[in-house]
Formats: sequence, C-alpha cells, structure tokens
Amino acid sequence: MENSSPNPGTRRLAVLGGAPAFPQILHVGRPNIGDRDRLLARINDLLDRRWLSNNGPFVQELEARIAAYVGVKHVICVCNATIGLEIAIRAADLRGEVIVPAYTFVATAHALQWQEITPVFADMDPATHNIDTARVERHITPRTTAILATHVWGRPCQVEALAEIAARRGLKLMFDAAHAFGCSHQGRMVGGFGLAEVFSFHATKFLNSFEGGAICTNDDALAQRIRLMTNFGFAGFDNVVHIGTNGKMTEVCAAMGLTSLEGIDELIATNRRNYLAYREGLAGLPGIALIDYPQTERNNYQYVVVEVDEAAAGVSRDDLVRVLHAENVLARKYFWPGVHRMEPYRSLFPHSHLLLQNTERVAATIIVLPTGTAVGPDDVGKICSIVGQALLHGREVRLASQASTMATR
Ligand code: T4K
Repeated sequence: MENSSPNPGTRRLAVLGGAPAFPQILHVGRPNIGDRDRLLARINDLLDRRWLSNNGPFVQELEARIAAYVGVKHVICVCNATIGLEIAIRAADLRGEVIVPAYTFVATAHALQWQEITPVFADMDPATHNIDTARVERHITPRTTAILATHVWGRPCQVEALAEIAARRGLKLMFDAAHAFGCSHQGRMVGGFGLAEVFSFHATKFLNSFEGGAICTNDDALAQRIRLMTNFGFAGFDNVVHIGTNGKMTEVCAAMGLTSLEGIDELIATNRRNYLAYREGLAGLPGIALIDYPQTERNNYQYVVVEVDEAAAGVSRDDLVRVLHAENVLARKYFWPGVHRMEPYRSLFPHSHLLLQNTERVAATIIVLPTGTAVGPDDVGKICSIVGQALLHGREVRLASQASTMATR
C-alpha cells in the first residue's frame, strides 16, 4: 500500500518546517508477508497435526526446497542466523582468532566472541563493501583458524581469492550469507561456498520466516555435527552423543519460510522495480551514488544502498538522514559505526580503527533506503524527490541540522 500526500517537489521539506511527505513511517526492512491464505492454511495444518517444533514436516520441506534452490547438499534450518553462525562455528571447531570484516552486522563478530573466539577485524574494499581480500593475510597469526566473511548487501565476496588464501594458509573459510539468499556468484547460488554458509530469514530479510535461518554445507560430517548440535546433541530418545544447544526452527516459522520461498520471483521483481526506480530518480544528483548489482548474476535487490559524498552533495550523510526521518522515511545507517566501534570490541581493541580506514570512511557515507512490497514506485519517486530537494536547499538543511545538534546538547 502506498502512502499518499503532495509531491515533495512542490512542498517545503519537513526538516525546514513543512509537513512530513509520508503520513506513516516507511521502514527499511518492512517484512514481506507473501500469500496470506497459503500461510494461514499451513498454520491450520500444523495446528491440526499438533506438531509444532523439533524437525517437523514443514522444516523438513523447507530444508529440501532450499537445498534444491541453492544447489547444496545439506541445509539445516535454525531459529535465527546468529545461533546458526554460533553452531556452524563450533561444529567446524574454529578457535583462537577468526578474521572477519568490521563492516557487517554485529552478529558476525558476536557469534565468535560469544564462544571466546577472538574476531580480528579486516578492512573493507570500498568498491564492494566486502572484506578486502588483499588485507586479510596481514591479520593471520599463529592463532588464526579461519576466515568468516560476509556477503554484504547480497553481493558475494571474492570467494575464489579467499578460498586460495584459506587453502594456502591452512585456514577454514565460512560465510555469513545473511543478506544473500537468492544471489549468485559466477552463476553458482550463494549457499554452497566455503565450508559452510549461513542465511538469515529474519522478518526484515529477503526470505522471511519471522525469525530463522539456515546453515548450508556440502560437508557430510559437518552437517551431521550441526544437526546434532542444533538439537541438544540428541541422536534418538534419551541418547545425547554431542554437546549441543537449542537452535531448532519451529513449524510456524517454517510455514512462513515456505510461503515466502514460493513468492520469491515476485519479490525479486518488486525489489528490482524499486531499485530501478531509485536509480532513475537519483540519477544525476551530485554526490549521491546508488550501489550496483552485477547484471550477470542473480540478485535479490533487498538493499537499496546510497553513498553520500558530502563535498559533492553539499550535505552530509547525517544531514540527509535527518531530512528523511523528518519526512517519515526511516532510512538506516547500516553498518555504522562499524563493529569495531561497538562493545565489547571497542574496549577490547581500542586501536583497531587504525587498520580500518576504508570501513571508517565508507560507513560514514552510507544510507539504506526502504524497499520491498510495502514500498511502491510513487513512494520511491517521492523519496528521490526529497533527496533532490535536500541537495537543492543544502545550506538551509545544514543550518537546520546544526540547530538541532545544538538543541540536543
Ligand atoms: N549477519 C548479518 C550480516 C546480518 O545482517 C544479520 C541480521 C545477522 C547476521 C543475524 O541474523 P538474525 O540472527 O537476525 O537472523 C535488523 C535485523 O533485526 C537483523 O536481523 C538484520 N541483520 C539487521 C541488518 O537489521 P535492526 O537492529 O536494524 O532491527 P530493527 O528492529 O531496527 O528493525 C529494522 C526495521 O524494520 C525497523 O525500521 C522496523 C522494521 N521492522 C522490523 C521488524 C522486526 C518492521 O517493520 N517489522 C518487523 O517485524 O536489525
């Protein structure tokens, strides 16, 4: 459903005293609901069956369908990607230090630190926002056991180069694929790279199971350990053969996941339509660069990401975010200020920023804009027009920002 109010091109920006362009908040990550009737029918089924969790039929069906879609041998659905990462990390026996990007969601590092493995932050490649492969090697020490890289925005890492370093230096390689369901790299779907990859199916993600995720691997022994660990280590009634936790996905989550999976082509089309509308609407605005998705690959277009070059735009990223929030566009600054600037990492590694200059610089320029089925092309047009107006009235916007900063001091 689209919000309706006058075209922002003809009105005063809300940050300068006008009325907000949108009567209701537009969120980044507003969940896609999919076919409600199919979902409700599935919920009725699971209630009739009285099978609500513990490797139920919907979880098994979802695992099989994801395995076929991604082209990977084993898929283990889990309650969320953070627990999925923790389990995969432990099942793969990572220890000591693991190299991760600083430009990712905090869960990537937390999944390591939670089990007393030290995340070592590597800088990003400003062209892709992914871990800079060339910088990885300088962080390898005798304690390093693995590289855990994130496919940021669903754009795959330099998988082959990372695999080459991992093989040469005797490290394991895993991927946080939270953003990358439905994306491909050199024609192969994300999910089958490295030792294991972990998807997120959180409500805000491309494929949504309310909360959820999946660990994918082609390694039989690892898959077996992950399955055991996801269910307390049980290998049958009364028989615990391994350390484990409760990482199980529930049936209601799998019902949502299946429904979401069935709508995936439509969802990609909607996200792509919005992405192209943003591209058109933002084209030519100085200092505003929308990130690209490779046209030769499959993309889910779940993230509409803009880099703001303050010198060229005449306004800063934070000015622009303030402008958008005033208009009820809840744009986000993912993944600012970088995981290394969050606790416990900023206290543990107070100097890590010295080797993270690209992360620091780029993270301060990023805005993520709303998309998905809750956002229509007219909404996109209005958002682009707000950005254009903000640039046009840069001086006033900057003064309004300064005034609001002073007022909050
Ligand atoms: N690795 C990476 C690279 C990740 O990005 C993530 C998650 C993970 C690992 C861990 O995956 P999970 O363990 O979550 O499966 C959100 C999501 O909560 C988080 O899942 C996601 N990344 C991250 C990028 O975004 P927040 O702190 O920004 O969430 P929040 O509550 O501010 O929600 C985002 C927006 O969505 C808000 O404007 C409100 C809106 N929203 C949210 C929910 C849950 C709705 O409109 N409806 C909803 O039901 O982290």
